[in-house]
Amino acid sequence: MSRLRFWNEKAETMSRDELSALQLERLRWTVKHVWSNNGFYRDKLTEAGIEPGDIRALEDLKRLPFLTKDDFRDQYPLKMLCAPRNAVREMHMSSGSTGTPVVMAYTETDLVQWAECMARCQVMAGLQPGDTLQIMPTFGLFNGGFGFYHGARLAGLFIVPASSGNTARQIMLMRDFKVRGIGSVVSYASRIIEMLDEQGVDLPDLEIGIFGAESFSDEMRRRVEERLNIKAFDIYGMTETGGVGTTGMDCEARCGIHVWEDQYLTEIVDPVTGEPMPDGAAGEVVFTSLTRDAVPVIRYRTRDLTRIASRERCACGRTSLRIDRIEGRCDDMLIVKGVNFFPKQVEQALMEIPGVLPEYQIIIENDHGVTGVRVNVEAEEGVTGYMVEKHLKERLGFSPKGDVFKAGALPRSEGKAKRVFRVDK
Ligand code: DLL
Repeated sequence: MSRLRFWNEKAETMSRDELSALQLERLRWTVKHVWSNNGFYRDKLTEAGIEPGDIRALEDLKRLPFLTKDDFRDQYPLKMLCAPRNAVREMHMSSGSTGTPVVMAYTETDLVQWAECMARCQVMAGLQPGDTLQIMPTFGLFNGGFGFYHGARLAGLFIVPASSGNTARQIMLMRDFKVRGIGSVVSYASRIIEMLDEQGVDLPDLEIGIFGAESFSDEMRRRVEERLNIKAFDIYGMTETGGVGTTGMDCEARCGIHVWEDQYLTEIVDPVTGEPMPDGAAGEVVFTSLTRDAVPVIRYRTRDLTRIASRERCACGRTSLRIDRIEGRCDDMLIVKGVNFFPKQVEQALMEIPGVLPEYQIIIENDHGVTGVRVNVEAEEGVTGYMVEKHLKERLGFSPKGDVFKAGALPRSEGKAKRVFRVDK
C-alpha cells in the first residue's frame, strides 16, 4: 500500500478560489445556525445590527461581533448550545487560572469534525494506518487525550491510551509496543527524556512526536528531537474551537501552522483595539468555525499571538494558510524595565546555554513598585548563575537574576507547565 501523504487530499489541497467559495457558504450557514438556535448569539448579532442575510461576502465577517473567553464563562454551563441538549455526545472543559470554566459541547457531527482535523494532523506528521500512537495528554475534561483518540480512531491507528503520568510505565509501553508516534503536552517530553537518561535506555521505534498545549522554543524542539531521535510537530488547538488539532499543526516544511481553512476562518487583530492587521503583522489570532454544530464560534478572540506567515501553497502541497508558531498569550507578555518579552524567549535563551536543562521558572518580583525578574533554572554542574545572567542579558536586553538548581530540584507538572510566578516582596 502506498504511503498516505494527506488524510483528505481534496480538502487539504483545494485551490484558493474553491476554498473561498466553500468558506462563504459555510460562514453563511454558521451565522444562520447560531441565529436560529441560540438566544445569546441572536442578541449579540442583533446588537451589532446583523441578520443572517447580511453575510454576502467573506469580507462581511468583519461586521460580526467578537466572542471572548468571558462570553464562554458567562454562558456556563450550556447557554451557548445551538443544538438540542439530547444531541450532545461529549463535553470538555478548561479551567484556566481564573474562576468559571469554559465548556465545549459536541454533537456527533462535531466529534466527526474533530476526528477529521486530528486525523489530518496525524497523517501530516507521517503516521500511517496501523502505526502505534501513544496518547499522553490526560483523558478527561482536558480535551487533549480524547482529541488524539478520536483522530487516531478515524485514521486507523493502533492506540495506546496511556494518558498522563507514571513516566516509567509510559516508557515501558513505548518500548514493549514499538510505539512509532507519541502525542503529548510539550513539557512532558522533558519528563520522558529525564527518565530515559536515568534508566540509560532509548526508544528505537519512536519516530514522531506531536507536541502542543504550550508555546515552545525552537531550541527546546531541537533538543527534544535530538535526544529522542524523532521529528517533532507543533499542534495547536483550544477548548473553544473544539480542541487539540482543530486549528492545525505545522508540517515537515516547518513554515508555520497549517490552519484547516475549510473548517475555520483566521484573522489577526490588534490585541488592544481589535482592528484587523495585515498579513505578516503580529497580533491576536481570531477564529471563526465553519462547520461546528453544538457551539460554533464566531470571531473568537483567542488571546494567542502570532501572524499570518503565508497564504501560498506550501512545499508539502497543502494550500491552507499558515500562521507562525504561537509566540505566547497576550496575558503572558511580561514588561520589565521597559522591555517586553514572552516566556518563550526566555526559554529559547536558556536552552542556548550548554548544560542548562529544560526545567525553569520565571519569577516576577514586585518590590514596592519596582519590578525585577529572577530566573530559576536547572543545570548540570559547571553552569553558574553568572553565566545564565550574562546570556539572558545578551539575548533579552535586560538583566534578570539567575539562580541555578540541581537536576530534579524544581517542581514538575503533569499537564501544562506553570513557568511564570508573580511575587510581592
Ligand atoms: O491545550 C489543546 C491542546 C491539547 C493542544 C494538547 C495541543 C496539545 P486548552 O487547554 O483549551 O486546549 O488551551 C488552549 O493553550 O489558547 C494556547 O494559549 C495554548 N496552546 C495550545 N496549543 C498550543 C501550541 C489545549 N501548539 C490554549 N503552541 C491556547 C502554543 C498553545 N500554545
